[in-house]
Amino acid sequence: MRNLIFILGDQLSANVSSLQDFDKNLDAILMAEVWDEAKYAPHHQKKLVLIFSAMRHFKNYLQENGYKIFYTKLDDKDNRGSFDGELLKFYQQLKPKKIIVTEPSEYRVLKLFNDFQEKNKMSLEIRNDDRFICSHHEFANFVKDKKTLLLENFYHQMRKKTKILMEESPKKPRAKTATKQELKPVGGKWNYDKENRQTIPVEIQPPKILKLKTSQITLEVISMVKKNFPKNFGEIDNFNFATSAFEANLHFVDFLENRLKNFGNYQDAMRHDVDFGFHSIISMYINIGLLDALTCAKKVEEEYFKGNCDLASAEGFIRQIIGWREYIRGIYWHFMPKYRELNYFNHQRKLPDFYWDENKTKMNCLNIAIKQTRQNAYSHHIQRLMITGNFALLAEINPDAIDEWYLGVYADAFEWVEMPNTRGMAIYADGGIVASKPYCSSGNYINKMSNFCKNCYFDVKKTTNENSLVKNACPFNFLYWNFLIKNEKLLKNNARLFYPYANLKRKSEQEILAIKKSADEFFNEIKI
Ligand code: FAD
Ligand code: DLZ
Ligand code: SF4
Repeated sequence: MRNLIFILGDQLSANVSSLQDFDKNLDAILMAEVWDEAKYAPHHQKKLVLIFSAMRHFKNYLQENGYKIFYTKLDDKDNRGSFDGELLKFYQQLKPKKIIVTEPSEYRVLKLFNDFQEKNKMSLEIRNDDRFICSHHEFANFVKDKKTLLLENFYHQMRKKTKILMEESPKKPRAKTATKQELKPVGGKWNYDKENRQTIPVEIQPPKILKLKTSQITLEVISMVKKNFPKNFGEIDNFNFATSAFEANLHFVDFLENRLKNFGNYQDAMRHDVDFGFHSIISMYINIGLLDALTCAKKVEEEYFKGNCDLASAEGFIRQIIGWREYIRGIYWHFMPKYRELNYFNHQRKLPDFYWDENKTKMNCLNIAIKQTRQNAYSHHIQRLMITGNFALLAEINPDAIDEWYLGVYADAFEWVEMPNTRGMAIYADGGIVASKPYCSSGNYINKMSNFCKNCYFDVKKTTNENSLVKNACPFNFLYWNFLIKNEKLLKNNARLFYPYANLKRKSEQEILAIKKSADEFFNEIKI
């Protein structure tokens, strides 16, 4: 045998770089379901079904298309339980001249392959993952000489590179040579974020997500997961994720036809009876290779040019894909392995039990966000950032515990994308690499963007529990001020926090004491 290609569970695409020069007469593929990957994070049951079922569907697709493939199932008797164990077993059995793998998306797995090669002295080629638009080298150049790594600057670079939503404009006449063309953003503005902040009115019910028939493979995987991971977090019933590239494309088309036109308006909105809103619900498919990120961005651009959505919706979506997604990946690889140690505020509290069981909290916003997460292995960006993330920041939870939760509970969670979003964007544990200020907010923001507060035990208008018989002040309120008070030294010079600190200055000594007391009592009550 010439080459043995090892394909990982998040590389499920026939265009992946490791397959690019595949010779059906000389080469073979290896895929392996392994216990180490199933257990390194507390994966949601639906996430496990998605990965294993998508791996099995991809194996069938490759076989049907004439690729020779070796596949280890999780409960195969001779499964060695790890990537290196399975790779060594097949290497010894098949004796290929070379092993080829596309660069793993996570640092720990790249290290595993490097250690494996070192130990076994074999020929192992690790290829760039060209599913991403920005290479490591290009990102390093972006970082060079910059004090702050603003997403906006990076995003402009990606727009120019991909030419998405860019148009030619005659250069302003300078001297006598006015013929040169330059690219400018369609519509004249780069970013329409300010138009993306409406709540969803009660009379508008977002369309249901496309329902596809569950395949026999998925039914078998559901039984396997039920049997082997009965205690893992999450509901397994009503599994409705796509498990092949074909199905993922149907889901994406469903988004283009039924939700894209409202994506922009309601991107940040939350409502108790709305699980998916007008979001695309495709992150899990892009992350595991069933959809291609750049193709999705271009399809949305096409919809805009066909007049099927407004510019704010198209630009908002495209910014998430070619801007945020690429930026987050760049941050991860540039700052790992140090990134996973960062804990700017030195927060050390444990994650409250209610993150694993929403019934243990009376805070309606957290109850709803965690319930939806448990049911769907999904919640949208603002819930992750401003509800579960914001609370974790204000409640001083240790970043490792927060990472563990986010890495487990979402179907799209892989460390490269989960960690900078969590440690960087949501809890500012990186001290400002990703975000220019902590995304901390009081209950006021949640009340503005959702209908959660109306039916909550807590009173969003109350700041502390001082002098009240019922201790029902919204915890987001006193925790927010408590956070600003405690971290004044670290944050007060941040220009973007000028107004919060100016407001804090106006609070009396007595109010400050009441805030601290309410926060301490709350921490005691939830035992963290
Ligand atoms: P849409 O809202 O429809 O957006 C379109 C696409 O843009 C997404 O599918 C995704 O591919 C991309 N995107 C949008 N925002 C981001 C972002 N900040 N980073 C990377 N890609 C982005 N995303 C993950 O894919 N995996 C994670 O583990 C993950 N963890 C997160 C943790 C926290 C604390 C926060 C605040 C965000 C996290 N995100 C993560 C980013 C974002 O929340 C999800 O990508 C998004 O909610 C997925 O839903 P969607 O496909 O409906 O996205
Ligand atoms: C998430 C996951 C799980 C649960 N199981 C497997 C598996 O058994 N085999 C596999 O190849 N991949 C799995 N994955 C995805 C990997 O964790 C992912 O490919 C690596 O984290 C990439 O670095
Ligand atoms: Fe959440 Fe506070 Fe509103 Fe209750 S009152 S839903 S705890 S923000």
